[in-house]
Amino acid sequence: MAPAPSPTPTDTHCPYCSLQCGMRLRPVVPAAPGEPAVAVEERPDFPVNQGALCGKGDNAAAVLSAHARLTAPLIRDRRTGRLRGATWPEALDRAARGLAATAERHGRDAVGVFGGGGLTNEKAYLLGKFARVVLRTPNIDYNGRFCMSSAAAAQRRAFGLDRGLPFPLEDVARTGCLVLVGANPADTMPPAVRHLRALREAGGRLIVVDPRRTRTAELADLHLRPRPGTDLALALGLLHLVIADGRVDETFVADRTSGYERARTVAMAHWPERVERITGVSVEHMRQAVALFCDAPTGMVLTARGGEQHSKGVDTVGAWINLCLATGRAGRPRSGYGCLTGQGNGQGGREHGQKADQLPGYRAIDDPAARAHVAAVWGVDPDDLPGPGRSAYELLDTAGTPGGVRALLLMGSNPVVSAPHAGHVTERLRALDHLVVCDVVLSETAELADVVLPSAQWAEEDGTMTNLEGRVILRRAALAPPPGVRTDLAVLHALAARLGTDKGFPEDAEEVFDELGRASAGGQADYSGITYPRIAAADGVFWPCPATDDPPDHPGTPRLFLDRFATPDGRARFADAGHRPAAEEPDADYPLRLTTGRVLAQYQSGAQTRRTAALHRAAPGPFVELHPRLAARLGVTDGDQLTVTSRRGRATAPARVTTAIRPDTVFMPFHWPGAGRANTLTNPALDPVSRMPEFKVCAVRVEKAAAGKRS
Ligand SMILES: Nc1nc2c(c(=O)[nH]1)N[C@H]1C(S)=C(S)[C@@H](COP(=O)(O)OP(=O)(O)OC[C@H]3O[C@@H](n4cnc5c(=O)[nH]c(N)nc54)[C@H](O)[C@@H]3O)O[C@H]1N2
Ligand SMILES: Nc1nc2c(c(=O)[nH]1)N[C@H]1C(S)=C(S)[C@@H](COP(=O)(O)OP(=O)(O)OC[C@H]3O[C@@H](n4cnc5c(=O)[nH]c(N)nc54)[C@H](O)[C@@H]3O)O[C@H]1N2
Ligand code: SF4
Ligand SMILES: [Mo]
Repeated sequence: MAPAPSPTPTDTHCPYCSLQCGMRLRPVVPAAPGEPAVAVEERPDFPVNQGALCGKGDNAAAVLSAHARLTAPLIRDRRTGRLRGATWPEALDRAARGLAATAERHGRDAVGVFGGGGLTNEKAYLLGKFARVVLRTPNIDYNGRFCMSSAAAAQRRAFGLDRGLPFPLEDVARTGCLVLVGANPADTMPPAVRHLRALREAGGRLIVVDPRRTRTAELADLHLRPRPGTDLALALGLLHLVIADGRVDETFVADRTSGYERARTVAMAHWPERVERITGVSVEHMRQAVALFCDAPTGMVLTARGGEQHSKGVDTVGAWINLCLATGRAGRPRSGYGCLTGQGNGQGGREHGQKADQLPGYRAIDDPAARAHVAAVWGVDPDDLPGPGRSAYELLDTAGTPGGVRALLLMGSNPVVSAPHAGHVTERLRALDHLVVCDVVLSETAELADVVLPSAQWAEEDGTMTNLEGRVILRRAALAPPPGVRTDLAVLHALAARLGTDKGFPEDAEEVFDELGRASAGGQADYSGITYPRIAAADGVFWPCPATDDPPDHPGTPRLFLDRFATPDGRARFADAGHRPAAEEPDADYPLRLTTGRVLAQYQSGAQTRRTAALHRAAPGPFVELHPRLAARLGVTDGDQLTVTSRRGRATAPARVTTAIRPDTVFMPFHWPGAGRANTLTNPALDPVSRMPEFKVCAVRVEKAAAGKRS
């Protein structure tokens, strides 16, 4: 059962992004029936945000309102074909029967699970266990595949381990030169900007790599504006200049890395003029970047989705890591490569088993020792654990087809809005025999479900999250969920019981966490030394944190790689890929590049933030950013309705004319469903290693929408 509400303020964390800003929830008398009984307040003691919150965090309590959310289960009426209210036993029976029926008819692999990086560690862990132990299907994956999977794969290749940042975020303020690649924290992680300002005040330099002049780029000493999809060439061009200028840290390369010779050969083939032609970044700007980076005593490169969401995302991140390795900006204090993970628990969500190829503790599902360890904790035969399953897009792409999944349990994602080629994905979801969605609101994906189960929210349940620094933090229940709502853990417990497994699916989050600790013990992401009281007593605990007797409490690991990298020989590995074009380049029919991303006031598919009045007012709908020169060529003025067409579909949204974007590129945020849905257009071409879709570049045609044809 959910814990009783606390009469005093509760220190907890924001429901949204990977900063997991600390906040305090103060009990209040609800403004009206159904309104939340808590108000968000500052919590200055948490070091990541030091009290600051963005508008999403400030307004987070709005979605607790009964008017915004689901308060009772829904099932699809077989007669009318519409969703209607149902009791919990009725809805759970229907959900479980559908999953079991599909497994019986089409085999266990025909039942799939789709999770989310916003789920707590406990939920992610139990969802993975549910898939492997109850459903016994290999087909579980999650929306983190759309998020930082390319950076994760590149970090594992280079360092033998991936943790978003290998150091606390505060370290950013103390480096000499910071390069932000495809990251716009001024809009996506606003409180982090204080660390960028502190960096500048301490004399550090900031380089931003982004095709758009964002609010983040405006803070920079140098802004490089590559064409979308050309960062790999840019990073290689910078390495070329580092080598040509004799600025390689030969001692570091010799002592702590492997594979340099091959990387050097590849970089030498990317001479500056060639890179200028590919990227549109001038040789002069590249030289300036190399001078800023190499003149500073220390340096960091942080990538986010702009550099990663490409069909060559892994190689691109690898090339940025190469730049760090060649200059000795890694594995040393105040230096290193990091990825700004995105979702609240994008990090922990992939460490504990909702990723198709992983078991808890960041173990590989095809490693016999890993299987044996986890199977022992779960009390099952290792041979009964399924192997690796399909990646997120592949799972959705084949849904409802012979050989694909035909029943799906979806928890914590809204792919109708957020998946690439979303029109096709919506069709696939409609083709399922059975769709069960657990959500806090009636999302566009929940609208397609056969059964919708209303979930409790962040402020109504306990649970841990692992933020972008690898810091495990604790969310605390501040109030009870509404009567018709259950926790996701309670749902998994009930479904497991109905499917014949009545042990091993506790509803109590702390109990799940303790089991997760045991399952992760000895793995890379070892949480076994972390307990709820230990997290509560500190500002979180950084993994790895093994259970040890000596010292009795392992302090956790805020900084990684200072002595050695996590590869078998302790050396970081250079990557060796050369430039290649995007999966879809502009041509006569589709002459422009479309890139996509975020705005300050909306979060992801917008399921929660579109239902928040203040945020809706701040960012009420989609738009297409385009340069005045392009606008003039198209005969378009600000606010005109535009049609954007790609090989996959057509979207309509008003023009936003701005010099902040390259004339050969247009930008759309992806937070809205309907006619302005950016993902109607995006290309599902996948990175061959990470299976990350190419959200950040596809070819489009832009036209002024014919009057009266506003679809
Ligand atoms: N307000 C808000 N904040 C959020 C979220 C949200 O939805 N809204 N989501 C959270 C999540 S899950 C994530 S993953 C993070 C994402 O955080 P970010 O990665 O910062 O966000 P994006 O807007 O997706 O992309 C960042 C930048 O990449 C640029 N870009 C586009 N194409 C390219 C390219 O080819 N190369 C380069 N170098 N840059 C390119 C875009 O212009 C954009 O400014 O934000 C988190 N925080
Ligand atoms: N074009 C384009 N598309 C993109 C991106 C891009 O940059 N461009 N970025 C991609 C990235 S980085 C990401 S992370 C994805 C994210 O896209 P989605 O996976 O759609 O993420 P959300 O919108 O956060 O969806 C989370 C859903 O879970 C619900 N929810 C929240 N908390 C809980 C909970 O505790 N339990 C349950 N059961 N439900 C909960 C919310 O109400 C919401 O409906 O979008 C991707 N799509
Ligand atoms: S930056 Fe992220 S964690 Fe912090 S308040 Fe905003 S959405 Fe919440
Ligand atoms: Mo993300």
